[in-house]
Amino acid sequence: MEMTTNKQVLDFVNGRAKLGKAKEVVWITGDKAQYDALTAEAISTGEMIELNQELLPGCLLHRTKENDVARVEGRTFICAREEKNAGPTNNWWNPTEAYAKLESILDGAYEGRTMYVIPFSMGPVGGPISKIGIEVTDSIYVVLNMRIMTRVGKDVLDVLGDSNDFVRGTHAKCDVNPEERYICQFPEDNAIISVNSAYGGNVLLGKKCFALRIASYQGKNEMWMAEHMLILGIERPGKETVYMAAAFPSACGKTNLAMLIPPVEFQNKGYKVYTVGDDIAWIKKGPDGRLYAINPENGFFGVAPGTNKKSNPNALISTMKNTIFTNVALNLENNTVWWEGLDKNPPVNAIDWKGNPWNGQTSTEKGAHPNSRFTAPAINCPCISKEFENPAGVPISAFIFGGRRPNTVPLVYQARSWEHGVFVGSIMGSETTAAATGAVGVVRRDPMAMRPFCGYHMGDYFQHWLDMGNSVDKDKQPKFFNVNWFRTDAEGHFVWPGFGDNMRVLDWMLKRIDGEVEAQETAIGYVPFVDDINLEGADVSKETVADILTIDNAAWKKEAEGIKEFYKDFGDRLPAELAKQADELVSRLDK
Ligand code: OXD
Ligand code: MN
Repeated sequence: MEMTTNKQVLDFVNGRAKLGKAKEVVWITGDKAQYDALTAEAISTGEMIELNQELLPGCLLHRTKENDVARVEGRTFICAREEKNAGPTNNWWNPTEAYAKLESILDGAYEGRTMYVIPFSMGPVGGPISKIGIEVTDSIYVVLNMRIMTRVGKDVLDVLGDSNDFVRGTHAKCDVNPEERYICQFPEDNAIISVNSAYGGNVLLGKKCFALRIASYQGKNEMWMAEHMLILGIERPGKETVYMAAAFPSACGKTNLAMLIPPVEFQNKGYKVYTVGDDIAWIKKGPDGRLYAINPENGFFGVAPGTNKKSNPNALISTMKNTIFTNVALNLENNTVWWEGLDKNPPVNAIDWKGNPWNGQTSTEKGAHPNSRFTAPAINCPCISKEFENPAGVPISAFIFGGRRPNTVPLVYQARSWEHGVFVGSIMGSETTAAATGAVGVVRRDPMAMRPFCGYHMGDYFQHWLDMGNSVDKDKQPKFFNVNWFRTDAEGHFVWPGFGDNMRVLDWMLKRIDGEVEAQETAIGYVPFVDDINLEGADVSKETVADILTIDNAAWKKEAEGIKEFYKDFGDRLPAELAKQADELVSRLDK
């Protein structure tokens, strides 16, 4: 049964059903009974495995094809009308050609199958920062995951009314053929088409495709921002909770930072960290002139391996009910799940992520895929912020950028101004490690952690950041900080303990925001006096911390050359302000 009279929605849905030759069309209502029936169907076909309902109530396991386990940047396209508007960091595909090819793939793709229509809201339904999408798909896995990751159901269509302001998302599993896999964004059309994949990051179209690639473009045109940022709140006794948004490239511990548990010394003083979001922030100027952020998502699509009671107990607890696991090992001893790094006791009698019998005590193969995931409802998180559902968002006091840099970049520094902060974000990057293919020890620049997710020319994106700063009064602008948890010693060991101890660095930021401490002015920005970092109870010496707070001017001169080289990619779309910031860095280093 159709759930709306909105002609644009009906045209889109009917057009897709016709092209795909769907056997039937099912609208997802948001009712539990419908989800229960779909879950039962997916269990009966083997698409989902029901886990131990006493230990893991409402939890399911799904395995993808071996060739379909991660986002595929090489097959992800920004189909802007003009190539120059996709910019140097994106793959571009002419939209006329892209539509022709994709429609030929979609032709008959739903034959003999059901097409599900998922009306979803990114952000609380009807909120001032929220946006609506409709995803059509032939996958129950997608329906059940979208239910966790977004707000789904009829109320979304009621809010949409007759408006055409919705994103059209089309997904078809097809044969999961990697040669014909395409993840295409059409920013000028508010449209996404994803074919030949059934892996979360490629098919849960609300997440990277909409909430970052399409939304970043919408944000540029509508004067707001869609960022690859976690949002956290820090409570201290006698003070208002302070909210910060932080951008890190994938696999730098965003979920861990978002759910940080402060060291006991801080807990005893009353410090608490609350999670608003772990991956994406939508940011808009509020009525009081400050910037407010919402987490447009409704759940966490987290990496399972390495998640354990010590590294992130809050994430682990979040996965204990109503969670979908993808590509982890199945522990046959009690019909639960296991992954590398969960504990030191892998099951003997298990099935690995590929579906083969697996003995965790003797096998040299991994039980879970390194990119195996949990899709967990945000409300399961013990430290979820009470503001999580606030449609107006939380006021942001600081932006944090960071990456994996074994040297050069100090543990933390503060930018000199909004413009300098944008520069600091634009030069973010991680050094390549032996884990990835290609040269080791090369800095891969990933501006604001948006390189794979910016839906338009990155030079224009930098300008948008500068414009957003100009739209906010100076005294209301968030401060900018850069962190590096990943400094190593001569043997390659991490010197900073990380995890909960990162609270010590956040605490310094709070003191800077409140104007409680001075800092050393260096060529790269403001660096803490080591005595201002509370190391009470820390397993790291003051000398070590002083060492990773030292600025090596020679190394930074080399860094500056790398930055200028990187900036060349943007040609005349690089804002003059950023070129000026790079020059000023060099002249400060020369002083
Ligand atoms: C993610 C990513 O899955 O950034 O969040 O890759
Ligand atoms: Mn991410």
